[in-house]
This record gives sequence, structure tokens and C-alpha cells, in this order.
Amino acid sequence: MKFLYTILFVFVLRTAAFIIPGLEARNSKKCTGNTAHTRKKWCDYNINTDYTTTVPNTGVIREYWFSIDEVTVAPDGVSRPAMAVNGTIPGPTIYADWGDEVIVHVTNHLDESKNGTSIHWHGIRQNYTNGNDGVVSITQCPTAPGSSVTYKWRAVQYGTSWWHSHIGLQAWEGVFGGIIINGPASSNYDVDKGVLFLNDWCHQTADELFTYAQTKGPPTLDTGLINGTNVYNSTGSRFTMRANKGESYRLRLVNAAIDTHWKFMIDDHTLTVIAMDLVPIKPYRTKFVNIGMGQRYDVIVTADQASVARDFWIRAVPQTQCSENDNVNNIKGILHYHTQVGIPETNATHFDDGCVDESPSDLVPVVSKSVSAANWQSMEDVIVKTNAQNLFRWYLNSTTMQVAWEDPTLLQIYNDATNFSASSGVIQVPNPNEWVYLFINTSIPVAHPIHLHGHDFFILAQGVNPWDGKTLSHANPPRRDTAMLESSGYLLIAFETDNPGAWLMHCHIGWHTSEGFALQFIERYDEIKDLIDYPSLEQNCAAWTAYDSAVGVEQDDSGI
Ligand SMILES: *[C@@H]1O[C@H](CO)[C@@H](O)[C@H](O)[C@H]1NC(C)=O
Ligand SMILES: *[C@@H]1O[C@H](CO)[C@@H](O)[C@H](O)[C@H]1NC(C)=O
Ligand SMILES: *[C@@H]1O[C@H](CO)[C@@H](O)[C@H](O)[C@H]1NC(C)=O
Ligand SMILES: *[C@@H]1O[C@H](CO)[C@@H](O)[C@H](O)[C@H]1NC(C)=O
Ligand SMILES: *[C@@H]1O[C@H](CO)[C@@H](O)[C@H](O)[C@H]1NC(C)=O
Ligand SMILES: *[C@@H]1O[C@H](CO)[C@@H](O)[C@H](O)[C@H]1NC(C)=O
Ligand SMILES: *[C@@H]1O[C@H](CO)[C@@H](O)[C@H](O)[C@H]1NC(C)=O
Ligand SMILES: *[C@@H]1O[C@H](CO)[C@@H](O)[C@H](O)[C@H]1NC(C)=O
Ligand SMILES: *[C@@H]1O[C@H](CO)[C@@H](O)[C@H](O)[C@H]1NC(C)=O
Ligand SMILES: [Cu+2]
Repeated sequence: MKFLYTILFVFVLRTAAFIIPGLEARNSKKCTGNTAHTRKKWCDYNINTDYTTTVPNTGVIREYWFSIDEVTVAPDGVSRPAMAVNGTIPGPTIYADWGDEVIVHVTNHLDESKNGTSIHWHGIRQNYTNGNDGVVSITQCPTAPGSSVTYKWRAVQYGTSWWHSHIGLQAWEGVFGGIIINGPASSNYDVDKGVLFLNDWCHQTADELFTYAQTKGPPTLDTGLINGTNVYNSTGSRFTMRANKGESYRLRLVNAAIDTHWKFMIDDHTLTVIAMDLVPIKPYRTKFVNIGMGQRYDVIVTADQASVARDFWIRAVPQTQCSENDNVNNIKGILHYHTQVGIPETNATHFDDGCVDESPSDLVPVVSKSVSAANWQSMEDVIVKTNAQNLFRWYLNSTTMQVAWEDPTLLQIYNDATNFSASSGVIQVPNPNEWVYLFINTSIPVAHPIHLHGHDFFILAQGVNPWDGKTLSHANPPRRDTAMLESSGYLLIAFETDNPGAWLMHCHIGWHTSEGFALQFIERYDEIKDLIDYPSLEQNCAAWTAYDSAVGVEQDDSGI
């Protein structure tokens, strides 16, 4: 009895003392040592700490409440229906410190459209918490209109990421926002400006465009948004950022587009890149960064120009090789040194159009990791075909993913299923701590950003066919959660089976995800059942099933 009281007491004390509601979370407790001049330090840790084995024990819980609603928005001055968390696009940023626990309660108010929902925490490791990955048909049923669901995960990494809906095309109707996990950085800067979202945008909804995408191919989009705003014709307003001469700023770039590969640049300024996805890298300098869908780059820009040219264009340029857009030259914001915002007269730096990643030789992780020989390897050939209904579907080998919202993999595993349907694209990797190599290859001239859940993967080879059989060094190659499979190209990735669960791997082009470009790794099957929070999985599914049978909802895509 005394023992029980002690546990209760400790628990109550811990939660009561350290829950920090969302709005205050931004002002994180500053870690000793971390100042504008010593960004590599973080309390008792630093940029060299191996975050895959060591995580600060903060005992802090960050708690958020999200409400998803149908809204009308006009980010570029043109009105259209959309969906948003707490009324804004981008939605609220999640702030945490490295090591904190994050809890987010999500309530679905999408009654009008009868949309179920789920929120995926992109790039977040979900270390032994696969059930919180927020992917319909894989880790949960859709959360029905009128219902709520709670996600809990620990910030074992730090840096920049984003959350987004993982059902249908809902993320690109506006259901997304930033994640900032404070920690050390590989270079100094004065001011953290926060996330900077790069979105493509259309005056029709993504759902309205899906029929076109499935029958004719990717539609031409109207424009793009810089952190949720832009001008169109003569309406709307530009994103602007004020800089003080001599000061340096951290920008956390996120490509949240449905189908646009960007080059990001600020005229006359050099960018210092300090992180790719959630992996800090050795800083390198560049005039622009290539950023594929789902990827993030943290960059530092210093206001180091002479004071005459005081306004500079910030540009997100769709790469025409793989992005169809009517306003390629006008997706811009303004960096201004003085208090008034003028119209910049600056020119873009020269670049070659193309849908590629940054050069692997520039992407050197600070915490060095090596890749061992493969214990399991396979090849996946990417093709596109039309199905029986004459709709485009993408295939990995001969499988296009087709899974059911109401029958998630985790529920099947809980019920001891071992025979997964062929169209669920399951690859079983049963053994702990083995190296999985996947070679993805396509002869089709379309580039695809490949995203894996639950892991950072290592990039061992990447380029345009034919592959010469050579790999990058196995000693500290780039590692991240999203990488480009180039047009008519190949991508060899590797990861270690260190995280039991059902983990989706898919192309992050919204149309392609819906058109089945996905597979799932069932990693360490035998350990998964014990990790499942069955009561909440079951309750959420029961609410969905009841809703579905009451109103009748049709699934017309891959299910993820
Ligand atoms: C991940 O979870 C496992 C199992 O609880 C634990 O042993 C390991 O230390 C965790 N990893 C990190 C980086 O926290
Ligand atoms: C979102 O809205 C809910 C009410 O619907 C509110 O309780 C919550 O604090 C808001 N969250 C944020 C991060 O603004
Ligand atoms: C959401 O609602 C839109 C508009 O009614 C519809 O086109 C789309 O299929 C729905 N998506 C999901 C995931 O139910
Ligand atoms: C972009 O918008 C987010 C969310 O509103 C905000 O927190 C962030 O500071 C903005 N980014 C910049 C660079 O101003
Ligand atoms: C933008 O301007 C063009 C040319 O004046 C016009 O045809 C078009 O309808 C306008 N679009 C919107 C959404 O206002
Ligand atoms: C920008 O380009 C235009 C057209 O090529 C040129 O006339 C102008 O001098 C350039 N401006 C600067 C600041 O380089
Ligand atoms: C895909 O096809 C290739 C070539 O036939 C084969 O080597 C590979 O094992 C297949 N991959 C999977 C996951 O079945
Ligand atoms: C496994 O599933 C396939 C089709 O999904 C079916 O043909 C086969 O009979 C099943 N095998 C067992 C042992 O249930
Ligand atoms: C990749 O696929 C193409 C076309 O299917 C093929 O010609 C090529 O040999 C493949 N490359 C490798 C390394 O398998
Ligand atoms: Cu794709």
C-alpha cells in the first residue's frame, strides 16, 4: 500500500508540476549554456551528444488541443473552402524541448464534408510508440466527426518538423502545422524566426482536383504560399521579414506542397544550412537550397548586405521539371532591412532547373553513424498504370497499396493476423537490430520524394539510371526521413530494425500517396502487440464504424 501511494504521489507531482499548456510552451525554459554565441550547448548536453542513445530527462509534458474545422480562407486574396486546425493555415506550431513528452488532443469537426481525420507527426521517431504515428489504415481508424483522439510521444530528436493529416488529401486542404523541438544547433545565430512553410496552392480544393489527377495527371496549380500568404493578381499580401543589419536569423524551411519541388533563396544572401529533416549537419554555405516535399532544411541568413539595397526578394521557385504552376516567378516574400517595406529590385541567383536533393557531400551529420552490411535487401521497381476504373495507380513492384480505413494494420496485428492482403504492401522484417536495404528504381521520368515513418534512413546511393553499382561511404552518409528518387533514377536506402511497429514508406506527392505509391514495413512483429493501446485503438475504430454506418462514407483512394 505504501508503495502504491508513493507511485501515485510521484505521478501526481510529476504531472501536476510540469504540464505546460500549449500557449506557454513557446517560451521554453532556456537551457544553461545555450546562447546566441554558444548554440552547440544544451544544458548538460551538446551538438555531439548521440541523441539516438541519450535523451535529456526533462519530466516536462507539453499539452495541446487541436480542433479541425471547415473554413473559408483567402491566403492570396482569393476565397476558397479549406480545412484548418484552430482556424489558421498553417495551424498552431508545437513547441517542445528535447526530451519533453508531447500530448495532443485532436477533435474532428469536419461534419459538413464527412471527413474522418488523423494527424501524423512527420519525422518524429515514435520510439516504441507506433500507435501514435497517426496514419489511417495502418496505425488507427479515421477519427470520426464529433470524436476526439489523443496522441502521445516523446521528443527524442530535436530540430524542425511538421504535423499533417494522414487521410486522403486533407493535409493539402490546410490541416498541417509546424513542430519545433528546441535543442543544440551546429552553428550560432541571433534570432530564431520559426518555421517557414512553402506550399503550392490552387483556387480549387485538392479534393476537387483529384479526379483530374487520377485521369489526366498532375494538374497545374495556380500559385504558392510563403508561410501561408502570397499575392495573386493584385490581391493578397506578401510574407515579409524584418532584419537588422548584422544580425543572423534561423529559418526552419518546410516543403508542405502537394506536388512542388522548390528551390529556396534570398536574393544577394548566402544561406548556411545547419540541419536536414531532424538531423543536425556540419554547416555549409549555399546560394539556394533544393527542397522536396516533406523535407525540411534549417538555414541561417545573416543581414550582411550594404544598406543601399534594402529590400530583397525571398523566392520559392517551383522546379518546372516536376512541378506544374501558373506563377513560377511570383511565389515570393520580402526581406527588408529598414522599417518600411519597399518593392525589391533584386535579381535571382542563377540556377539549373531540376528536382534533386542537395549534394550528399554537403549533407554530413554532426553525430556520425555508420551502416553495416545488409541482413535483408530488396528492390522495388516503380511504375504507373491505370486500374480497372481507368484511374492512375502507382506500383512498387506489382503492388499498388490498397488498404481499408476501418481495418488498420495494428488492429490486425492485435488480432494475431499474419496473413496480410497482397494489396496492403506488407514487408515483414521480423528480427531486431538488423540492417534493411531497399533499392528503389524507376525508368519513368518522374521524381518522387520517398518518406519513411519511424526511422531516419541512410542514403547509400542516389542518382539517374543506370546505377554503376557504387555506393556512398558507409561511414556517416546522409541520413534523414525524406529523400528524392530522381526522375528515371534510383535511391538506395538503409535502416536498422530498432523500432517495432507498422511503418509506412511512401511517396510524399499527395496525388501519388492517394494513388497507392506506398508499402509498409511490419518491423519486429512479435513485439508489436504488447505496445498497442488497445482500448483507445478500439474506441476510435468503434466511433468511426458507427459514424460510417450512420452517414455512409466512401473511400476512393489507397486508404493512406
Ligand atoms: C526507445 O525506446 C526503447 C524502449 O523503451 C528504449 O530502450 C530506448 O532507450 C529509447 N530510445 C531513445 C532514443 O529514447
Ligand atoms: C485550439 O482551440 C482549442 C479550443 O477549440 C483551445 O482549447 C486550444 O487552446 C487551442 N490551441 C491552440 C494551440 O491554439
Ligand atoms: C473530404 O471531403 C471532401 C469534400 O467533400 C471529399 O471530396 C473528400 O473525399 C473527403 N476526404 C476524406 C478523406 O474523406
Ligand atoms: C510562419 O508562421 C508560423 C505560424 O504562424 C509562425 O510561428 C512563424 O514565426 C512564421 N515564420 C516566420 C519566418 O515568420
Ligand atoms: C486574375 O487575373 C486574370 C487576368 O486579369 C483574370 O483572367 C483572372 O480571372 C483573375 N483571377 C482571379 C482568381 O481573380
Ligand atoms: C537585374 O536584371 C536586370 C535585367 O537583366 C538588369 O537590368 C539589372 O541591372 C539587374 N539588377 C541588378 C541589381 O543586378
Ligand atoms: C521486387 O521485385 C524484384 C525483382 O523481381 C525482387 O528482386 C524483389 O525481391 C521484389 N521485392 C519485394 C519486396 O518483393
Ligand atoms: C491468405 O490470404 C490469401 C488472400 O489474401 C488467401 O488466398 C489465403 O488462403 C490466405 N491464407 C491463409 C492461410 O489464411
Ligand atoms: C532500374 O530499372 C531500369 C528499368 O526497369 C533497369 O533498366 C535498370 O537496370 C534498373 N537498375 C538496377 C540497378 O536495377
Ligand atoms: Cu511520387
